Amino acid sequence: MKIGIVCYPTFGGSGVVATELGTALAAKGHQVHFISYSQPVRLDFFSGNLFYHEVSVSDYPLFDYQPYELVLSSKLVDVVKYEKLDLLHVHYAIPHASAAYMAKQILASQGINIPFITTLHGTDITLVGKDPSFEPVITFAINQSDAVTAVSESLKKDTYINFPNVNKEISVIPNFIRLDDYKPENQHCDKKAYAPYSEKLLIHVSNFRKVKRVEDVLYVFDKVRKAIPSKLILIGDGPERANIEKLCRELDTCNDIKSLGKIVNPEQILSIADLFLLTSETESFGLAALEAMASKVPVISTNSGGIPEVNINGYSGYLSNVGDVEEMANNAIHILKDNVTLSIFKNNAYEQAKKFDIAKILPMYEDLYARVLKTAIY
Ligand code: GMT
Repeated sequence: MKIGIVCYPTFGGSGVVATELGTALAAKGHQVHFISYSQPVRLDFFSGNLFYHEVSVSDYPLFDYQPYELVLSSKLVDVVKYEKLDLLHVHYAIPHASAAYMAKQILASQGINIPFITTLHGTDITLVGKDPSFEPVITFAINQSDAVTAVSESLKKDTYINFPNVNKEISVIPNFIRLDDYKPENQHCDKKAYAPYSEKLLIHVSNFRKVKRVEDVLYVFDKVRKAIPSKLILIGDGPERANIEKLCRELDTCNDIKSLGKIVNPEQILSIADLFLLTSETESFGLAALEAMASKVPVISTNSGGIPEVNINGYSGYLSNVGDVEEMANNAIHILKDNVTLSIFKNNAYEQAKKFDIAKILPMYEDLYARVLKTAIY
């Protein structure tokens, strides 16, 4: 199959999922064309089956806001036509689904049929998408998609609640990891560099947006380190960075926290961690938590959105209400208090991660593609 994948190229989960999916499809012999405004961060190798097409928006003094969606639509028309694609798979509804719809209509006027699949990832539905100014366009683009997927049951439910006029069947295809990437023999990070006195190592990975409630990570850590010698590693960057630095000074925890910024492949650092903290207000899935579990790292998380579909309370970690830092800290201390308990949770986390191995999820996307190609109506 010749597949066009549209995604955000940044560190966000949707871009990571799209890139890993495309790479795996290419490895299975499909031809995959990535279309984005810059090279996706995880697209760090090329094979004969992988292609990248850049969408470049030119600056013009008249534009206060550059018309990215239109340029993307034009690029899609061009790539579909000249690369003879069979289908488009767009990740994140805004503005990718409506751009794909526009491209599909333009191509139809030229006698070319192209179905498009929209994968909903989370904030396109739960935060940004909820903004009433987007509602009619998102509803229309979802309804016009040839197929729609959501990364969790929770996100599927939220879509129907937040967009009551959506009448399209949504299939749930969960996010995935490539378990092979997490094999211990491939990891070379030295724990002593971060925990020189065998302290326990806690870790948080996110894009430091408000929705992640990174301040709660610090409150939890502050309580844990008072009970158990521990260190915290922060991975990622984003708008809350300055507030977090301020809070770490107020709590006087800075000496025990190391910020490593944006890391393309977090599995190296995850391999030396003992516990992952995910304190988000809402999370459609929580790919970062799954990546931690694939590294045998148990997860202390909130119970919001799709997280309970990934992290199992009392098995791979614990879940608490949003903001309940007291309970999260107590649960963290329970897991870390002795090595026997920690090792049970570590193994459970890995067992849970196995359910989301790409070998199980990829066929779901391939089946969907085949179904869409058979049934698309033009
Ligand atoms: O908000 C983010 O963390 C980025 C965002 C994205 O789309 O890039 O992540 C969403 O999609 C991920 C991949 O499907 C999910 O694992 C995240 O849970 C989801 N984020 C939220 O719902 C807040």
